[in-house]
Amino acid sequence: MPNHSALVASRAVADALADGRPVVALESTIITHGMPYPQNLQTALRVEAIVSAAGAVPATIAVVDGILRVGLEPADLERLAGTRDAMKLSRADLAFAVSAGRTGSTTVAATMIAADLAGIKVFATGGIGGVHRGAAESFDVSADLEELARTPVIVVSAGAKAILDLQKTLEALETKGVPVVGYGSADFPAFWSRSSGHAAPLRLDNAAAIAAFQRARERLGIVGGMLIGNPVPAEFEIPAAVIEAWINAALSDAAAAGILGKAVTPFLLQRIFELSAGRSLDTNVALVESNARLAAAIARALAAG
Ligand code: PSU
Ligand code: MN
Repeated sequence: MPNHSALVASRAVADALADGRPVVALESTIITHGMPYPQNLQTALRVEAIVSAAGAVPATIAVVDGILRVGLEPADLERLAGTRDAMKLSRADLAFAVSAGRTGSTTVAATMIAADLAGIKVFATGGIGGVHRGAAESFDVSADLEELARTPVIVVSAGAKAILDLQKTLEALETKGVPVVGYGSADFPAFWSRSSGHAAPLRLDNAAAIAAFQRARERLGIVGGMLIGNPVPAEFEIPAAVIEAWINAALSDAAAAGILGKAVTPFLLQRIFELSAGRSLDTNVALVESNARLAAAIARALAAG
């Protein structure tokens, strides 16, 4: 049962959910911590337009002045995109922001929690967090993985970000019982590149098949989310060898600067943006747009169900 008292849905989102029409959740950490201004705002607005054009209602999620909002207005997006001190919220601190009246963006984990509360079953992002390189020493494993294990939302991504240890990320997902599905691909994608060099454990080629898979899990009483890996469109891909050099440089900069915890992923994305002279951002925008399109198709297939 959706827990409406915990959140405030926009009129468009509330109406769509009440009518059983397709809705796609969108995260906001990509806006506050994933992309520079003004590209973050332009992308957020464009992704919403793509979801609408594809026949679903977009629901960007964030905590604004202590209110968990599901579905933001353009003015809210503008404010969030220009804010420098927004918190980056995950399972551990989503409720903190609510109780303390703070403003914060939601990561994949926190967006899944809010989407599930609202009754939204599909969510489009860029790339999920995962097991960081060197995790055996640092213990840095994103809370996104645990959330996928417990919260029943389909997360459409371009894989996990290549700054991570993707083999260990796949192992962790397998242990937690999270299905990882390559969309139209036998390979697990690596965010900026179409293949990570690792096989996707499962493969499906259309939205209806993904919807049917999640319905079958529900019937079997298997709780939890599903990760869809949708490779970035080929014309925007950065070859693995090219991006790897920038990733390695960014990782050594992060180590030298002593970056830890929540700051790691935003720092690396920003450094790779600088090192690539903006090319990494063009790819990031293209893959988020592509994921939004696929998520809308899955939401439509679920609603038609
Ligand atoms: N995808 C992007 N850019 C981002 C993120 C994902 O294209 O900034 C964010 C997501 O919100 C994801 C978070 O949940 O990075 C992971 O952060 P961490 O590694 O600290 O868990
Ligand atoms: Mn982390």
